[in-house]
Amino acid sequence: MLDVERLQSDLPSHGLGEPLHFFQSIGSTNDHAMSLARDGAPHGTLVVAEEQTEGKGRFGRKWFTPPNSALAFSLLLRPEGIPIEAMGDLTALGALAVAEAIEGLGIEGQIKWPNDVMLIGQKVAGVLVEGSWIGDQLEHAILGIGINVRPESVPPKEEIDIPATCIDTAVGGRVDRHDLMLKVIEGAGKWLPQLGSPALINAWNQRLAYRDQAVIVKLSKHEIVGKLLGVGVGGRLQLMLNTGEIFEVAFGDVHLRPVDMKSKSAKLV
Ligand code: BT5
Repeated sequence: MLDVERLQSDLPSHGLGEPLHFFQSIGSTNDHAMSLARDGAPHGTLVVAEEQTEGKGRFGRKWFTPPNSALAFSLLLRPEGIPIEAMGDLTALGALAVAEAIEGLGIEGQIKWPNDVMLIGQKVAGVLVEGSWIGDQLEHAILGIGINVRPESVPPKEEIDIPATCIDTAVGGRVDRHDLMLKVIEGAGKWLPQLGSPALINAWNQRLAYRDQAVIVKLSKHEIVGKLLGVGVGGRLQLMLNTGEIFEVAFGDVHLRPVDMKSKSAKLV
């Protein structure tokens, strides 16, 4: 069980994590943070739950958070004047904070564009950013992070579309969920003032999964095969097509998979 008093005494970090709203079970920490935001809750508000019954992925997908085995939390951010283009960077900021926290445990995490954190090709964490806008200005954003920590947090294979793992399995031990969450929040706070900066894009690129490899990007109506060059300004994914042309993919509902180079036709692996 997470120790709420311990969390309260160690937070805020870089202005994030206070006030803390803790739930043994909740529908979705993102939904709760969004409703707190509408009621005027301050920047840095943190919603943590030991279990989510309606945990959300992107585009209406589900995120599984069984009790006492994962980390599921949402931060309410009220950044001044963040342009719409920086929304993609906010997702990266979350994934980067998770990847760096994992590195602190001696294991190497990779970021699968745009929002997955992977360990040896298996998904260990996901990030969901939801925003509320007034015109083209961001009023508030909810940065939701889900991390599989114990083996019980890993969903059954038939429930998920890419293989999943958890931190304990990768580390070969039992990590302290409290310390891990603090590290992620600290990392998010550290990167927040650098949203949209070349430093953030560089750190993202250094951990980018499938870099320099052939990938398939499934867009809503068609697929594109190309070499993944990296992430550019605005968090756009850059691919080199076999014509030599550079193709940029903006943030959206995109499925990214490596190409199995051994097969003649492009095949999802
Ligand atoms: C994500 O979406 O990966 C974003 C997940 C964000 C979860 C956090 S938890 C705290 C906060 N509150 C919420 O309600 N949500 C956020 P997406 O890229 O769309 O991936 C969703 C897909 O990941 C699903 O369709 C499954 O295939 C797979 N999946 C679901 N639960 C998983 C888990 N625990 N581990 C690995 N894969 C999972």
